[in-house]
Amino acid sequence: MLIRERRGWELREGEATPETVFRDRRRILQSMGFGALIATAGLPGELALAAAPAADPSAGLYPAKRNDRYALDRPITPENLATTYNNFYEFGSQKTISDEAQALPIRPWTVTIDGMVEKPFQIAIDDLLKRVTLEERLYRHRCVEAWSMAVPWTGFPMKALVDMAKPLSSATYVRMETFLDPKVAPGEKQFWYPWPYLEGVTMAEATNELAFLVTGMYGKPVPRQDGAPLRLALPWKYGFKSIKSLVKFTFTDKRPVGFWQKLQGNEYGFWANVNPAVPHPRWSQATERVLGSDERRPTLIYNGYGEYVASIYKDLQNEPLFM
Ligand SMILES: Nc1nc2c(c(=O)[nH]1)N[C@H]1C(S)=C(S)[C@@H](COP(=O)(O)O)O[C@H]1N2
Ligand SMILES: [Mo]
Repeated sequence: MLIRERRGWELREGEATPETVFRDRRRILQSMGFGALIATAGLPGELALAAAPAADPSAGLYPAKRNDRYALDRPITPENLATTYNNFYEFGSQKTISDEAQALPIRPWTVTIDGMVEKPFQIAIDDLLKRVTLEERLYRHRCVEAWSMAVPWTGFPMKALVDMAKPLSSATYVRMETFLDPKVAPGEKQFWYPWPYLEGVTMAEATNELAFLVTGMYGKPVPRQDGAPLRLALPWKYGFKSIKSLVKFTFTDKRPVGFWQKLQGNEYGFWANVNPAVPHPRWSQATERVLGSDERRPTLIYNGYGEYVASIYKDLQNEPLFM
């Protein structure tokens, strides 16, 4: 593969992030029985930092008012499950990456908006948060692997970001990128994956009322493992379209090729709308395992959101809409 990745051993020591260093020191001290000391004693410099990580500056924005327009047909997934059973390949290909993901520094965090827009710009996440109105929505989430959850996300409509970006009328797609920092995300050292994680949607999808940019979950800031500080939720599509820890939105007239499509184009495509009648090449999509229960439920077309989104696709029946 023609991608040049920096290997772990090529990193200069000074580039190791303070966060990981502090975390590791805290672990060592805790394993030595100094946990209580760290928590209570006035320690100098970096050790004091380890004891009291900076509070999330956006914590006061939560919980936000729930928008009752989006109702569930099932119970909310228990928080401890939704925040410990994850797909976030930057931190490993197994589901148990929530501890590893704590190494992700989420402040400062800059979002770039560029491509076919009136004027490209960058905005710090806390400034972006000041320019939007947060609301809570209960959404179903259906992974292409045939498990599902139901989550109270907090965030704002993606349309608000599109309006802020002022795209040119020639822009037909939004291409989105996750952070790239192999120093904190060891998965990004695995050269066989096409990093950074990338996804794309059409303008009609981006401005559909369901497309939701998530900053919170369960009435609190979204945890790192679930895509802090900014991720997408596209509840009518397979979960891999809901890209995490976003740093860039590029408006373009070229259809983006997503991370999974690039990796395995015969199994994962651009549209990836949920459809129980169209099996994945290697398994059925007819039912889903509901996280936190023994239940297998029938999967619904567009994950049950057809009334909101089916019209986007009515003239596209020759496209592979369901992969
Ligand atoms: N950057 C990034 N975004 C990602 C993924 C990933 O590996 N990396 N996994 C996707 C997949 S396959 C799913 S199912 C959801 C999982 O979100 P969760 O861990 O919050 O349940 O995130 C999606 N977004
Ligand atoms: Mo997924």
